[in-house]
Amino acid sequence: MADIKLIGVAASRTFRNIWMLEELGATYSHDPIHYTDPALKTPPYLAINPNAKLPMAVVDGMPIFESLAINLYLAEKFGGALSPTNAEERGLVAQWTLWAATAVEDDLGKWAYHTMFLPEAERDPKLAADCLARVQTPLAVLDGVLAKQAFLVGNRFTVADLNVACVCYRLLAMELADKPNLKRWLHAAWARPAALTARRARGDKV
Ligand SMILES: N[C@@H](CCC(=O)N[C@@H](CS)C(=O)NCC(=O)O)C(=O)O
Repeated sequence: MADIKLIGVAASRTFRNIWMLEELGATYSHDPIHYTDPALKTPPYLAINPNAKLPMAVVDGMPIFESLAINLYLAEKFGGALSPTNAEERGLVAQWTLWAATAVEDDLGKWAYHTMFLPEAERDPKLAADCLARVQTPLAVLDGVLAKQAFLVGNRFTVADLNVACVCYRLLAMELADKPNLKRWLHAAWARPAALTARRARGDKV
């Protein structure tokens, strides 16, 4: 059995890896250190992630960081139903994961910061509105793809769906009336038992 240590409070991007590990049925230890904890900048943690950010993990002695990369690595190392099965599927899983990280994550994250997380005095409503407007373009692309297929890769739920749904987590709270295919796919993904476990770990009432 593998030795897996996941590091990071669930109310951070670490919930992405909790979802993946729960999908795998993996046994793992969890260090729920908070992202504001100064200990992240001390040698034991910096040896795992020199960026001093969460999440990070150690899998059979190998340190790894970047939440979406950790999920790709877990899929590669442990296989199972969520893993790509050939080079073509691996290419598409990488495509969707990198697409989410580059086309969606930044704008959606900034929107969340400037509408929810920052103290009200520090929020920039114009920035939030601009980010929300800009992210509509890639989200419309996703909606269009999901109008034609139920899943992103290989006609089944894979780590591509998981990674993209993680990046789209904030959309769960949105109406998405003009993106019905995205809405159906997102809510189905987040209704999976492993996803609900990850959300409960964050403190979501689901
Ligand atoms: N692209 C990285 C982002 C890591 C990241 O920014 N993590 C946040 C928590 S969700 C963090 O550690 N923030 C603390 C800081 O930036 O000092 C990933 O997906 O793992």
